[in-house]
Amino acid sequence: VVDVVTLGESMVTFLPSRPGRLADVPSFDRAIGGAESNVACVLAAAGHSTRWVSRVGADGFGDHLVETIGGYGVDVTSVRRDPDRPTGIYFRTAGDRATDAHEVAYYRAGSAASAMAADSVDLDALRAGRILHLSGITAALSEECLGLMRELTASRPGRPLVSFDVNHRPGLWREADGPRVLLELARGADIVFVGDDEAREAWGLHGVRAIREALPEPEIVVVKQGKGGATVLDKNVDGLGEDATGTATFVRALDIDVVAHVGAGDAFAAGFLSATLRGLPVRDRLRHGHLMAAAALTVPGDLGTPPARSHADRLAALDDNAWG
Ligand code: KDG
Repeated sequence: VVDVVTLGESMVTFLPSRPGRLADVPSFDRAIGGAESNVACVLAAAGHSTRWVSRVGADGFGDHLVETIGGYGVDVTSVRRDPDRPTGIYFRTAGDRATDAHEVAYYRAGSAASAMAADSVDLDALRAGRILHLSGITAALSEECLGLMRELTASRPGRPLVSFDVNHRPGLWREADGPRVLLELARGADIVFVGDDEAREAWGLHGVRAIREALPEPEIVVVKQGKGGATVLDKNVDGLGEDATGTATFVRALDIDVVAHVGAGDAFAAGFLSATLRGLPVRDRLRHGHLMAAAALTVPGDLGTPPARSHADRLAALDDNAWG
Protein backbone atom coordinates (compact mmCIF):
# COMPACT_ATOMS: atom_id res chain seq x y z
CA VAL A 1 0.00 0.00 0.00
CA VAL A 2 1.29 3.45 -0.93
CA ASP A 3 1.72 5.71 2.11
CA VAL A 4 0.36 8.90 0.58
CA VAL A 5 -1.50 9.54 -2.66
CA THR A 6 -2.06 13.12 -3.72
CA LEU A 7 -4.06 14.81 -6.47
CA GLY A 8 -3.55 18.28 -7.84
CA GLU A 9 -2.33 20.59 -10.56
CA SER A 10 1.40 21.19 -10.80
CA MET A 11 2.86 23.99 -12.83
CA VAL A 12 6.16 25.07 -14.21
CA THR A 13 7.00 28.00 -11.96
CA PHE A 14 9.00 31.02 -13.05
CA LEU A 15 10.99 32.57 -10.22
CA PRO A 16 12.17 36.17 -10.57
CA SER A 17 15.85 36.83 -11.17
CA ARG A 18 15.63 39.85 -8.90
CA PRO A 19 13.23 41.55 -6.47
CA GLY A 20 10.67 44.08 -7.61
CA ARG A 21 7.31 44.41 -9.28
CA LEU A 22 6.28 41.78 -11.81
CA ALA A 23 6.25 44.57 -14.36
CA ASP A 24 9.97 45.21 -13.78
CA VAL A 25 11.49 41.74 -13.45
CA PRO A 26 13.56 41.17 -16.61
CA SER A 27 13.98 37.39 -16.50
CA PHE A 28 12.84 34.31 -14.62
CA ASP A 29 14.30 30.95 -13.66
CA ARG A 30 12.37 27.78 -14.24
CA ALA A 31 11.33 25.70 -11.23
CA ILE A 32 8.32 23.60 -10.36
CA GLY A 33 5.30 24.33 -8.19
CA GLY A 34 2.06 22.70 -7.20
CA ALA A 35 0.97 22.42 -3.62
CA GLU A 36 0.07 18.74 -3.68
CA SER A 37 3.09 17.48 -5.63
CA ASN A 38 5.27 19.55 -3.28
CA VAL A 39 3.80 17.52 -0.42
CA ALA A 40 4.50 14.28 -2.30
CA CYS A 41 8.11 15.29 -3.06
CA VAL A 42 8.86 16.18 0.58
CA LEU A 43 7.26 12.94 1.78
CA ALA A 44 9.31 10.96 -0.73
CA ALA A 45 12.48 12.65 0.55
CA ALA A 46 11.44 11.57 4.05
CA GLY A 47 11.36 7.98 2.87
CA HIS A 48 7.66 7.44 2.18
CA SER A 49 6.08 5.82 -0.85
CA THR A 50 4.00 8.46 -2.61
CA ARG A 51 1.91 8.81 -5.76
CA TRP A 52 0.92 12.02 -7.53
CA VAL A 53 -2.25 11.85 -9.68
CA SER A 54 -2.79 14.65 -12.19
CA ARG A 55 -3.10 15.74 -15.82
CA VAL A 56 -0.52 17.71 -17.74
CA GLY A 57 -0.31 18.75 -21.36
CA ALA A 58 1.43 16.62 -23.99
CA ASP A 59 4.11 19.31 -24.10
CA GLY A 60 7.63 20.04 -22.88
CA PHE A 61 6.47 21.62 -19.65
CA GLY A 62 4.42 18.51 -18.92
CA ASP A 63 7.53 16.38 -19.55
CA HIS A 64 9.50 18.59 -17.19
CA LEU A 65 6.97 18.22 -14.37
CA VAL A 66 6.62 14.48 -14.72
CA GLU A 67 10.40 13.98 -14.93
CA THR A 68 11.23 16.31 -12.03
CA ILE A 69 8.53 15.06 -9.67
CA GLY A 70 9.33 11.48 -10.64
CA GLY A 71 12.98 12.33 -9.91
CA TYR A 72 12.07 12.92 -6.27
CA GLY A 73 10.92 9.32 -6.14
CA VAL A 74 7.20 10.03 -6.48
CA ASP A 75 5.14 7.50 -8.50
CA VAL A 76 3.92 9.43 -11.55
CA THR A 77 2.40 6.53 -13.47
CA SER A 78 -1.17 7.82 -12.86
CA VAL A 79 -0.46 11.22 -14.44
CA ARG A 80 -2.40 11.55 -17.70
CA ARG A 81 -1.23 13.54 -20.74
CA ASP A 82 -3.77 15.76 -22.49
CA PRO A 83 -3.08 16.41 -26.19
CA ASP A 84 -5.61 19.25 -26.36
CA ARG A 85 -4.82 21.35 -23.30
CA PRO A 86 -1.55 22.88 -22.11
CA THR A 87 0.36 22.44 -18.88
CA GLY A 88 -0.30 25.33 -16.50
CA ILE A 89 2.51 27.75 -15.67
CA TYR A 90 2.90 30.64 -13.30
CA PHE A 91 5.21 33.55 -12.60
CA ARG A 92 5.78 35.19 -9.26
CA THR A 93 7.75 37.98 -7.65
CA ALA A 94 10.19 37.57 -4.78
CA GLY A 95 7.84 39.23 -2.32
CA ASP A 96 8.39 40.75 1.05
CA ARG A 97 10.24 38.45 3.44
CA ALA A 98 8.37 39.70 6.48
CA THR A 99 4.83 39.86 5.15
CA ASP A 100 5.01 37.42 2.22
CA ALA A 101 3.22 39.99 0.02
CA HIS A 102 4.03 38.98 -3.54
CA GLU A 103 2.52 39.07 -7.01
CA VAL A 104 1.47 35.95 -8.87
CA ALA A 105 0.50 35.64 -12.53
CA TYR A 106 -1.17 32.33 -13.34
CA TYR A 107 -1.48 30.95 -16.87
CA ARG A 108 -3.59 27.93 -16.02
CA ALA A 109 -7.18 28.64 -17.09
CA GLY A 110 -8.19 25.78 -19.40
CA SER A 111 -5.07 23.81 -18.44
CA ALA A 112 -4.86 20.04 -18.72
CA ALA A 113 -5.27 19.70 -14.95
CA SER A 114 -8.40 21.84 -14.88
CA ALA A 115 -10.09 19.09 -16.92
CA MET A 116 -9.64 16.48 -14.18
CA ALA A 117 -13.01 14.93 -13.36
CA ALA A 118 -14.40 11.99 -11.44
CA ASP A 119 -14.93 10.06 -14.69
CA SER A 120 -11.48 10.79 -16.16
CA VAL A 121 -9.08 10.11 -13.30
CA ASP A 122 -8.16 6.73 -11.90
CA LEU A 123 -10.26 6.70 -8.72
CA ASP A 124 -8.85 3.33 -7.64
CA ALA A 125 -5.32 4.71 -7.84
CA LEU A 126 -6.44 7.69 -5.78
CA ARG A 127 -7.96 5.56 -3.06
CA ALA A 128 -5.10 3.07 -2.83
CA GLY A 129 -2.99 4.88 -0.21
CA ARG A 130 -3.06 5.07 3.58
CA ILE A 131 -3.60 8.81 3.26
CA LEU A 132 -5.12 10.78 0.37
CA HIS A 133 -3.84 14.36 0.48
CA LEU A 134 -5.93 17.07 -1.22
CA SER A 135 -6.04 20.85 -1.21
CA GLY A 136 -8.58 23.59 -1.79
CA ILE A 137 -6.68 24.75 -4.88
CA THR A 138 -8.07 21.83 -6.91
CA ALA A 139 -11.66 22.77 -6.02
CA ALA A 140 -11.08 26.24 -7.48
CA LEU A 141 -9.86 25.03 -10.87
CA SER A 142 -13.17 24.08 -12.53
CA GLU A 143 -16.61 22.63 -11.88
CA GLU A 144 -15.27 19.20 -12.91
CA CYS A 145 -12.42 19.46 -10.41
CA LEU A 146 -14.84 20.53 -7.70
CA GLY A 147 -17.05 17.51 -8.47
CA LEU A 148 -14.00 15.27 -8.15
CA MET A 149 -13.10 16.84 -4.79
CA ARG A 150 -16.63 16.24 -3.53
CA GLU A 151 -16.42 12.62 -4.66
CA LEU A 152 -13.10 12.12 -2.86
CA THR A 153 -14.14 13.77 0.40
CA ALA A 154 -17.53 12.04 0.57
CA SER A 155 -17.68 9.47 3.31
CA ARG A 156 -17.67 5.90 1.98
CA PRO A 157 -16.59 2.52 3.33
CA GLY A 158 -12.87 1.83 3.04
CA ARG A 159 -11.98 5.44 2.28
CA PRO A 160 -8.34 6.27 3.01
CA LEU A 161 -7.64 8.91 5.62
CA VAL A 162 -8.30 12.19 3.81
CA SER A 163 -5.90 15.05 4.50
CA PHE A 164 -7.01 18.49 3.31
CA ASP A 165 -4.99 21.69 3.18
CA VAL A 166 -7.41 24.59 2.81
CA ASN A 167 -4.98 26.58 0.62
CA HIS A 168 -7.36 29.46 -0.02
CA ARG A 169 -6.32 31.20 -3.25
CA PRO A 170 -8.85 34.02 -3.70
CA GLY A 171 -7.53 34.84 -7.18
CA LEU A 172 -8.45 31.40 -8.49
CA TRP A 173 -12.10 31.15 -7.54
CA ARG A 174 -14.59 31.69 -10.33
CA GLU A 175 -17.42 32.57 -7.98
CA ALA A 176 -17.56 34.23 -4.60
CA ASP A 177 -18.57 30.95 -2.96
CA GLY A 178 -14.98 29.72 -2.53
CA PRO A 179 -14.92 30.07 1.28
CA ARG A 180 -18.19 28.16 1.70
CA VAL A 181 -16.99 25.34 -0.56
CA LEU A 182 -13.65 25.15 1.26
CA LEU A 183 -15.43 24.83 4.60
CA GLU A 184 -17.67 22.08 3.23
CA LEU A 185 -14.67 20.12 1.89
CA ALA A 186 -12.65 20.62 5.08
CA ARG A 187 -15.51 19.23 7.15
CA GLY A 188 -15.43 16.05 5.05
CA ALA A 189 -11.73 15.44 5.75
CA ASP A 190 -9.99 13.57 8.57
CA ILE A 191 -6.95 15.83 8.89
CA VAL A 192 -7.20 19.55 8.08
CA PHE A 193 -4.41 22.10 7.70
CA VAL A 194 -5.40 25.74 7.80
CA GLY A 195 -3.56 29.00 8.42
CA ASP A 196 -5.07 31.28 11.07
CA ASP A 197 -4.74 34.11 8.52
CA GLU A 198 -6.68 32.24 5.82
CA ALA A 199 -9.37 31.19 8.32
CA ARG A 200 -9.77 34.86 9.18
CA GLU A 201 -9.86 36.00 5.54
CA ALA A 202 -12.02 33.19 4.18
CA TRP A 203 -14.33 32.44 7.07
CA GLY A 204 -14.06 35.44 9.38
CA LEU A 205 -12.87 33.14 12.18
CA HIS A 206 -10.50 34.48 14.81
CA GLY A 207 -8.32 32.09 16.77
CA VAL A 208 -7.77 28.37 17.02
CA ARG A 209 -10.83 27.58 19.09
CA ALA A 210 -13.20 29.37 16.75
CA ILE A 211 -11.67 27.42 13.87
CA ARG A 212 -12.13 24.11 15.68
CA GLU A 213 -15.73 24.95 16.46
CA ALA A 214 -16.39 25.56 12.76
CA LEU A 215 -14.70 22.23 11.93
CA PRO A 216 -16.08 19.76 14.45
CA GLU A 217 -15.87 16.62 12.30
CA PRO A 218 -12.20 16.09 11.35
CA GLU A 219 -10.13 13.95 13.70
CA ILE A 220 -7.25 16.42 13.56
CA VAL A 221 -7.25 20.15 12.83
CA VAL A 222 -3.85 21.78 12.53
CA VAL A 223 -3.89 25.56 12.73
CA LYS A 224 -0.75 27.18 11.36
CA GLN A 225 0.01 30.44 13.11
CA GLY A 226 2.74 31.71 10.81
CA LYS A 227 5.98 32.66 12.52
CA GLY A 228 4.40 31.89 15.89
CA GLY A 229 3.95 28.16 15.52
CA ALA A 230 1.13 25.70 15.03
CA THR A 231 -1.59 24.18 17.19
CA VAL A 232 -3.46 20.89 17.06
CA LEU A 233 -6.81 20.87 18.82
CA ASP A 234 -8.25 17.58 20.01
CA LYS A 235 -11.49 16.44 18.49
CA ASN A 236 -13.42 15.60 21.60
CA VAL A 237 -12.85 18.78 23.45
CA ASP A 238 -15.44 19.40 26.10
CA GLY A 239 -16.20 23.05 26.09
CA LEU A 240 -14.02 25.00 23.73
CA GLY A 241 -13.92 28.08 25.92
CA GLU A 242 -10.65 29.82 26.61
CA ASP A 243 -10.39 28.02 29.97
CA ALA A 244 -10.53 24.56 28.40
CA THR A 245 -6.82 23.94 28.76
CA GLY A 246 -4.98 20.71 28.13
CA THR A 247 -6.81 20.13 24.87
CA ALA A 248 -4.47 21.98 22.57
CA THR A 249 -0.91 21.12 21.58
CA PHE A 250 1.13 24.11 20.48
CA VAL A 251 4.68 23.96 19.13
CA ARG A 252 6.59 27.09 18.29
CA ALA A 253 8.05 27.45 14.80
CA LEU A 254 11.82 27.59 14.36
CA ASP A 255 13.28 31.06 14.38
CA ILE A 256 14.92 31.33 10.96
CA ASP A 257 15.72 33.92 8.30
CA VAL A 258 12.98 33.50 5.72
CA VAL A 259 13.96 33.64 2.04
CA ALA A 260 10.53 32.86 0.53
CA HIS A 261 7.27 31.66 2.05
CA VAL A 262 5.77 29.84 -0.92
CA GLY A 263 5.80 26.08 -0.41
CA ALA A 264 6.34 26.23 3.36
CA GLY A 265 2.76 25.15 4.10
CA ASP A 266 3.15 22.15 1.82
CA ALA A 267 6.41 21.13 3.48
CA PHE A 268 4.78 21.57 6.89
CA ALA A 269 1.91 19.28 5.88
CA ALA A 270 4.38 16.68 4.58
CA GLY A 271 6.39 16.69 7.82
CA PHE A 272 3.22 16.40 9.90
CA LEU A 273 1.84 13.56 7.74
CA SER A 274 5.16 11.72 7.77
CA ALA A 275 5.24 11.76 11.58
CA THR A 276 1.55 10.80 11.66
CA LEU A 277 2.19 7.75 9.45
CA ARG A 278 4.98 6.77 11.83
CA GLY A 279 2.62 7.00 14.80
CA LEU A 280 4.62 9.74 16.54
CA PRO A 281 2.96 11.86 19.25
CA VAL A 282 1.25 15.11 18.28
CA ARG A 283 4.09 17.29 19.59
CA ASP A 284 6.58 15.47 17.34
CA ARG A 285 4.24 15.67 14.35
CA LEU A 286 4.25 19.43 14.77
CA ARG A 287 8.03 19.50 15.16
CA HIS A 288 8.47 17.53 11.94
CA GLY A 289 6.09 19.95 10.25
CA HIS A 290 8.15 22.92 11.37
CA LEU A 291 11.43 21.30 10.33
CA MET A 292 10.24 20.60 6.81
CA ALA A 293 8.76 24.10 6.60
CA ALA A 294 12.10 25.59 7.67
CA ALA A 295 13.82 23.78 4.80
CA ALA A 296 11.34 25.28 2.31
CA LEU A 297 11.43 28.76 3.89
CA THR A 298 15.18 29.07 3.46
CA VAL A 299 15.26 28.62 -0.34
CA PRO A 300 13.78 30.86 -3.08
CA GLY A 301 11.82 28.08 -4.83
CA ASP A 302 8.58 26.39 -3.78
CA LEU A 303 10.39 23.20 -2.84
CA GLY A 304 13.61 23.07 -0.80
CA THR A 305 15.90 20.13 -0.26
CA PRO A 306 14.02 18.48 2.57
CA PRO A 307 16.08 16.86 5.33
CA ALA A 308 16.17 13.08 5.21
CA ARG A 309 14.23 11.23 7.88
CA SER A 310 17.25 10.44 10.09
CA HIS A 311 18.32 14.09 10.00
CA ALA A 312 14.80 15.32 10.82
CA ASP A 313 14.59 12.82 13.68
CA ARG A 314 17.79 14.17 15.23
CA LEU A 315 16.53 17.76 15.01
CA ALA A 316 13.06 16.89 16.32
CA ALA A 317 14.67 15.16 19.31
CA LEU A 318 16.51 18.32 20.45
CA ASP A 319 15.39 19.37 23.90
CA ASP A 320 12.83 22.02 24.75
CA ASN A 321 15.51 24.72 25.06
CA ALA A 322 16.31 24.37 21.38
CA TRP A 323 12.62 24.38 20.45
CA GLY A 324 11.72 27.29 22.72
O1 KDG B 1 1.74 26.05 -1.84
C1 KDG B 1 2.59 26.41 -2.89
C2 KDG B 1 1.77 26.53 -4.11
O2 KDG B 1 0.91 27.61 -3.97
C3 KDG B 1 2.57 26.74 -5.33
O3 KDG B 1 3.54 25.73 -5.49
C4 KDG B 1 1.71 26.90 -6.55
O4 KDG B 1 0.12 25.18 -6.32
C5 KDG B 1 0.33 26.33 -6.47
C6 KDG B 1 -0.80 27.26 -6.57
O5 KDG B 1 -1.78 26.86 -7.16
O6 KDG B 1 -0.76 28.37 -6.05
